[in-house]
Amino acid sequence: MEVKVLGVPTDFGANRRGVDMGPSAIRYANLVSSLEDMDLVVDDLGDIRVPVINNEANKEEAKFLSQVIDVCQELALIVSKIAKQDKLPVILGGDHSITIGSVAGMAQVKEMGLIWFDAHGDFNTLKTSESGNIHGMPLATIVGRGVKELVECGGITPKVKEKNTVIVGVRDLDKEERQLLKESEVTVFTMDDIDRLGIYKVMSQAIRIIGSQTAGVHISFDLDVLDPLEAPGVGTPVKGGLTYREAHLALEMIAEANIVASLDLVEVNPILDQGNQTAELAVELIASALGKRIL
Ligand code: EXY
Ligand code: MN
Ligand code: MN
Ligand code: MN
Repeated sequence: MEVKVLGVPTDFGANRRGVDMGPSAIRYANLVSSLEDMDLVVDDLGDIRVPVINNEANKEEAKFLSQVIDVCQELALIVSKIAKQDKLPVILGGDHSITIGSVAGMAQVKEMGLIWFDAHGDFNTLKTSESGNIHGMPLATIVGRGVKELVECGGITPKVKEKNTVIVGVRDLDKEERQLLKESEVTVFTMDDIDRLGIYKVMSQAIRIIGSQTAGVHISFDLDVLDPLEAPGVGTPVKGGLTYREAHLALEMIAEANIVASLDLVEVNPILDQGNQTAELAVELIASALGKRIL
């Protein structure tokens, strides 16, 4: 398998708080050499062009909407080219709004499933959002709900069907977002589901739900799904997250199921990190998702 690495150094969706430095921190944690040590062929394409900010976020609409649209359109173009070459895109964020672009690119090439690891639902529309930050909206956007220009980004709407979408690790939902999610066909495994069933059962169900009905699965991994004690360097930390081993087992099981078509790692915030531990963990998790095993 040939892996194409692409950085998306933006924090527009997070209203400018520092996750734009995530790609550099992850590269600094030796991503490329770690994957090459697994005998993968790795080509680092560098970073996507990011528009310069010349305006303050305006409150009426989603914050930095035009910048997020520009980034997602450009990202969709590049990702679809990588997928058409039958290579595996590994996208480094950047805030979680970038996943609108990565999934838009993949959806141009094949019918996709989506496993979304996150403390949050990211299922707000502009109407339900309490912050106006687009990193709280990408999953709703991907399944066809929300700001028209983003829902239609990359030309495919919805980019993934709700019945082929699973969220794992949710523990912080806004009031109206919670309602939207409950009424949707998205499968949600909250942290209390994981407490009760265990990550092995949750992931077995998740893989069964989407593995068979789609041509490939996009794994979107928001580092804040882990407990902040494991991953302190994230933009929006929430207590009571996945342990180090739960995160690795989840991704090892996905790798074993041989369903990964594309992957993004988002919300690494080096400013809030202890040393570079969160970026180093991101590198380890990418390796697990691409097949690294202990023995
Ligand atoms: N639900 C809150 C909002 O919409 O602003 C918090 C969203 C955090 C999103 C991070 C990327 O996961
Ligand atoms: Mn910044
Ligand atoms: Mn997120
Ligand atoms: Mn999150």
